[in-house]
Amino acid sequence: MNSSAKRFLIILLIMALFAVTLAACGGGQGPKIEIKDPWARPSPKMATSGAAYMIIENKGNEDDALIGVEGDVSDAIEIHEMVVDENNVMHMKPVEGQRLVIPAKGKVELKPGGYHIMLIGLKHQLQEGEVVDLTLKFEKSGEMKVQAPVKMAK
Ligand SMILES: [Cu+2]
Repeated sequence: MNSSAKRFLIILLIMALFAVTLAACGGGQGPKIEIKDPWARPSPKMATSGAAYMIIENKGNEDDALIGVEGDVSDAIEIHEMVVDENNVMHMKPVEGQRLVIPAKGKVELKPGGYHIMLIGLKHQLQEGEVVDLTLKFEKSGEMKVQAPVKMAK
């Protein structure tokens, strides 16, 4: 084998190693969920329900879906959205099938007037300064714990 053929083989080998390394760290398949800015709204004194918000980002290359939320703060927790009816009146309703898709390389913002996590049957009034513990359940990424401070909307 002459020296330029050797050099070519070595370069091929280095490229192959590089490809294997890339695949092993970060180039893999699947969703990658990150939760940003979780917060919950203070609840009025007689309110029986509250709401929590956050940004759910998926940095992976596969869709995932939020399929449920659990916590001790209220009797039940549902994923809700706001819709405008035929009379142009805004209502909230549970997201169909309690399944909110978080697209690959995308994000879904839960915010007042849009998607939100509905805390139904609050066990106590939510006051500024406290923290609401929630466990988000994702179809592929499993469970993720989130701490949502109670504060006024920005
Ligand atoms: Cu709601």
